[in-house]
Amino acid sequence: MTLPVSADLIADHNAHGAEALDDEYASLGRKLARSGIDIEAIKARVAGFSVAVPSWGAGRGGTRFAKFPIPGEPTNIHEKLEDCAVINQLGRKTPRVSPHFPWDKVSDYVALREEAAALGLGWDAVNSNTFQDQPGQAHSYASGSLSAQDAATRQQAVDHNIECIEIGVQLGSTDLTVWVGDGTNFPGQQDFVRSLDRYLDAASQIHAALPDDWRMLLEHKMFEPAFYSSVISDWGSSILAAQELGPKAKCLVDLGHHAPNVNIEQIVARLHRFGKLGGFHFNDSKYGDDDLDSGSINPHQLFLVFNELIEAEANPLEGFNPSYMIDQSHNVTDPIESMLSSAEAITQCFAKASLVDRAALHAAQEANDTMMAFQALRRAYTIDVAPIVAKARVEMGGAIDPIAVYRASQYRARKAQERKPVGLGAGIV
Ligand SMILES: [Mn+2]
Repeated sequence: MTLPVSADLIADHNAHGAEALDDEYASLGRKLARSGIDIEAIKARVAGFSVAVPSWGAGRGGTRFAKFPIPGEPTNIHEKLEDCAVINQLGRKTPRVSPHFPWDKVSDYVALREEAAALGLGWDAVNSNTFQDQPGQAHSYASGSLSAQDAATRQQAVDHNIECIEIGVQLGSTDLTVWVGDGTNFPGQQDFVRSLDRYLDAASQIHAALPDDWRMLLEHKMFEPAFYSSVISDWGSSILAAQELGPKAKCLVDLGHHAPNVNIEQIVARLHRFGKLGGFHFNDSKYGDDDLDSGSINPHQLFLVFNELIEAEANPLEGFNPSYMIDQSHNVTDPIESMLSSAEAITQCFAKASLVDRAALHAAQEANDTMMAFQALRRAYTIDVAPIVAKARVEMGGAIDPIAVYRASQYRARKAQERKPVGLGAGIV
């Protein structure tokens, strides 16, 4: 395996920071031991945690107004894989890449799978795209895809999703994520019931094409690109559709795809209760579907989401195997740095939620002791778990400070010499 960043550079850097990290880790270990928590057990949990990165996240994102590319940005799946390998090599939390078709199309997927493996990467959920037209496409998605009025357009969208499954089988993936932009911009434009019926009929054909060990993850989104109504607009529509489609259909929660102030952690618990929690897209937001970096605006909400996930893990019901992915638009930062920072934020919230004294929490809930129930969460949230996450990362071969090593590596500057410029263009990722 040939990884993009020099192992010597990582080792030199870690040698400088090792003494401080060991000191902080030991101190935190003593603190946790006083609460009966074994820091080594928490570190082992952290080591086993991972989150996928999206192939498209390796490029700079943009808005519908503009995109501002940076030199050295990847322009194809091969270059994106290389950047994802940097993220995983330094951070050790992102060993899988989630591809998007047709953006990541190649002629040989067996070779692509081997190319990723040589970089230490596997494949996560395959993402279909029926929210934009491709050159030479027979039918336009301008008026919808899986819910389109026109049967031939719906069939084209179904066929594309089935092609994505076939590609995913070659890559070793077991999930298909389906998000459609279908919806309306005017009252009366489409009938709410009939458009959902069309979606369900088309989606059931995709569901029927799934191999036995596959899942179909339905991603809902309240608005955009449709601004009056969306066909799968909220978790209610999503779970109803998933229940109607069958056992392989699950719901995917993108943290930015809800109405403002919605209690997302409660949605997590609801979906789990009915065996329909399929996965997550992590990001953060201030106003809407902002796709800001995970934990940058509301890290407490991210912690509360993980608190529910760990409750769900302890009470697996019909199994607990959610797919975790970062889904952000890196409009003003180097995408590698953003994903390193985000993976760290996500892992820290996982670690903090793992520290919650669940017996104390449940006892307080049973006794209607509101303050002590809240304090059980607060005690875990206020612990600085950075030494645990860093120690786990270093033991797996990563860097104590991934962004510092990334900058020292001059990776982006080298790629700026090798890669062709992206050029100006449309903003949407
Ligand atoms: Mn998403």
